Amino acid sequence: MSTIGAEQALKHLEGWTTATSGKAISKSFEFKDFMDAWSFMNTCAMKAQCMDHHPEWSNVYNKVDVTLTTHDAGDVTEKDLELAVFMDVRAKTIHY
Ligand code: H2B
Repeated sequence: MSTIGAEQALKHLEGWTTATSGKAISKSFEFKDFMDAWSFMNTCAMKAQCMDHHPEWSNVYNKVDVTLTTHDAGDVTEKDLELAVFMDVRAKTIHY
């Protein structure tokens, strides 16, 4: 997998920031309620499993905090960018 780094990934994304000293990217998603947040997590979990690439995330009611990095590479790779884009598209279809 090719490492692209956080700065390069952020050029293609909106609302994401660097995390973990530039070795990861993060975003906080906010939804109408818990069911919308859970629906988002469900869809993203399926995508993550298909990709064999898993997010670090936490949920409190209507919020989902996500951090993406590639553990095997110790940096941000194209897989993180692909998952981030997927999450953004999915969140847009749910956002109120
Ligand atoms: N997810 C993430 N985010 N980074 C990885 O390096 C990673 C993963 N590696 N999911 C995968 C699983 C690896 O451990 C398995 C064995 O393919």
